[in-house]
Amino acid sequence: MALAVVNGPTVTEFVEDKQAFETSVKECFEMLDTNGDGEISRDELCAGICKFMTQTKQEMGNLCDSIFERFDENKNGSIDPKEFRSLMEEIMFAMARGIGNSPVLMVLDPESLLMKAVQHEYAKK
Ligand SMILES: [Ca+2]
Ligand SMILES: [Ca+2]
Repeated sequence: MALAVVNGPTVTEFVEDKQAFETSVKECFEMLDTNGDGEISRDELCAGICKFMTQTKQEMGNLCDSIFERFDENKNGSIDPKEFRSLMEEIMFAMARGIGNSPVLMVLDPESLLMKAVQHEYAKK
């Protein structure tokens, strides 16, 4: 875990930098797709989501349900790379709104997307 200062614009700028965001989303996808079949099953999602999100166990269960309900667009019971990308985009924008414009000190997993957003901002300076 690492301490980092994050604000909303840090996150949105990261998502809007298509190339940086795509790369990180792809990394996340590969990390979550533990059996490597190119799709993320509900089990894989639930098992892996805590690695890049800061959620309690109960929130995670609810999150998995709502994720599948909303983002499994073709309802085949798994998340493909395209579905995953819109999912991550939505999560990141939601976090950006939640954080707001004032810098917030957060404890982040070095592997998390938020941490990548912070590194992305530092890399620009
Ligand atoms: Ca899989
Ligand atoms: Ca699907």
